[in-house]
Amino acid sequence: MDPKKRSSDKAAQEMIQHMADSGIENAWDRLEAQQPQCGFGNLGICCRICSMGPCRIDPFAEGAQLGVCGADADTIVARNFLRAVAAGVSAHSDHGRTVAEVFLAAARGEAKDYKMKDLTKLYKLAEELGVETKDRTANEIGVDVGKIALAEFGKPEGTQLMALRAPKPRQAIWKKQGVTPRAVDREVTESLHRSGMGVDQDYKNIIKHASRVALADGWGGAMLATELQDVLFGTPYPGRGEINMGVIRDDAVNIIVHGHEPILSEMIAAASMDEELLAEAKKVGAKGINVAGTCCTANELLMRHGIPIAGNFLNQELVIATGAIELMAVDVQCIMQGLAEVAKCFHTKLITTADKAKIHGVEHVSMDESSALDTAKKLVRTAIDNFKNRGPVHIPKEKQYAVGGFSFESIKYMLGGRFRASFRPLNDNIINGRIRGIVGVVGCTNPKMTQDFTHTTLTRELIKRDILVLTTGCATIACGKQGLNNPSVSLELAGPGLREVCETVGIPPVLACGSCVDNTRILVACSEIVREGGLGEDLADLPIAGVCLESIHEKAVAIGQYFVASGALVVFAEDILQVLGSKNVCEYLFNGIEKDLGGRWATESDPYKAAELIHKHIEKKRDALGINEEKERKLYDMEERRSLVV
Ligand code: XCC
Ligand code: SF4
Repeated sequence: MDPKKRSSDKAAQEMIQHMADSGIENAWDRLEAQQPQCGFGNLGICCRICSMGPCRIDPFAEGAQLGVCGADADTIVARNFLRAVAAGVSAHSDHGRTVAEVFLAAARGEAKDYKMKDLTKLYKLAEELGVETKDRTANEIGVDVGKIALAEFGKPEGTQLMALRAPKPRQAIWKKQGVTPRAVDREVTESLHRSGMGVDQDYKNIIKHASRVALADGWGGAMLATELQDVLFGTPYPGRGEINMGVIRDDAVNIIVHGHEPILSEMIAAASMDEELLAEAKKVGAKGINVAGTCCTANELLMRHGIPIAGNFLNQELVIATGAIELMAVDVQCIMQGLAEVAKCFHTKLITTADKAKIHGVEHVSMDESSALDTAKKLVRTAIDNFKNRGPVHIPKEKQYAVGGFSFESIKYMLGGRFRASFRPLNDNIINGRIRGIVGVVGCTNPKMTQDFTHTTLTRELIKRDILVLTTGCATIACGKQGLNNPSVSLELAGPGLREVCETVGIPPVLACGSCVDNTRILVACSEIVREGGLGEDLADLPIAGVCLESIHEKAVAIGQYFVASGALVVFAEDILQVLGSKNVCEYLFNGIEKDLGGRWATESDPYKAAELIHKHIEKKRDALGINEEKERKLYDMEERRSLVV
């Protein structure tokens, strides 16, 4: 066990060692116990969707090449891929639906603790959705917007309204290919139907539906989640926060919110500022109530309130092992069951709050929107009461400043100012070559890889090449932990062109755009870049790419597929995609699909090679746009770059 192999984050290394010394298991240990993992599964060639199986295809062509029903490797791999995408879509979109329900309840006055905060965004959304705004109250408008949004998940006919935000030529491609997304529920249901035994057995047709269901997420469920959260909790604007386990305080009551839906974390954040509760915390000898987040809910809180982030996916168990956490409240997605065992070793109270996500043996407090703040206060009080039970603590010092809060609106505002908010300066700087292109670095952390290493190395390599990086999800936190969201650290690492633009505008070269549902902010931004003009007619013309070299969840595959279906190059680490067991599926995903949809997949696990691959792709797109200058491009090293700066 070498902590440095397990994580590139110093605080995590310290806690991994500490857990090993204390004899407490974590995900890395459990991964070791799982070795060797199933090679068939890794290649995507095992099928257990009917009870004639489970079947598996021999990858060396010596054993069985067909399942009992006759399905070949292409069908099996494609079906598994579609099921992964559909599962990912269902996660984001169920999150989106919950937000829509709370939004509607808030507008109706049935969820008294939630109030619409960003009315400007409400009016814009209303206009977009054709809701009358004249002489109506915000709540009346909100009710109509909420109803329309909620219907998007299950409406019996028509296609996703958010898809109308895409450039017209993109919409035409979707129409021609027959992948314009209908209701989210319908696309997910159809995915399960088509991938069941004896239904769709043409791998290209199966992957086509993977595009359609993924688009229902990116230009549907997840986009609505972001939009409605912004209206309800406020659209993020840049602000400073702190990231890493050093944000845990030894003198305060520490509460960790972990999961995805800001419905819970917003209320706990509010409750932690309650005067009465603060007084109670003082009474038990604490100097305050410290709320910090892990995983995507952490991104939501940092983006909107500057609330600190304790870590990303693989930090969740480590955080508890500090012994300083009075309470961890979790909702949905990416919650390891292993938390329950770790929490048992300390005084930490682990509490589940979403009725659809309980853990056996763990206390459950149901979070109901009609009494959300009261429930949150109850949780905070539980944490305060638990402070006295704290034993010895071990808190790493490591933390970094980070600037978060780069929503679509705030980027537009930063670039152009309130009165002429516009993407023009960005387009101009891409055209003149100071910025070569834009890349979304997204994804999770995974114990199979050295935590955070690929995200951060790749990000450094990209900004060095004058490529603007937008991050979401746990990749954001990875970058944040290593200072990349801190302009004073990351500007030094950026190429001269990118650096100049970022300094002029006052933004870091790595923009933290939020949680995983907020990948849709990137889609909206790219559509705006097309609309602004000078960089082609369609998303597929843009010098952009998406990349995810470390991830765990099916959600990441769904995100990848909606970026591909939106016209982008998407690079994943090989192991994550689990499609290598079919040559035909690979050939289609890595090449053929580009003819149909303009985007394609690529696999590369090495961050340096991935940066090279992406850079080449971006330059190719620039060539095609005719915006590449004649003079030879040059990669500056540190010394040369310093000499450029006066
Ligand atoms: Fe989960 Fe969202 Fe992945 Fe992190 S990035 S491990 S999905 S928390 Ni979304
Ligand atoms: Fe086997 Fe076919 Fe059933 Fe899959 S669907 S388990 S390949 S028989």
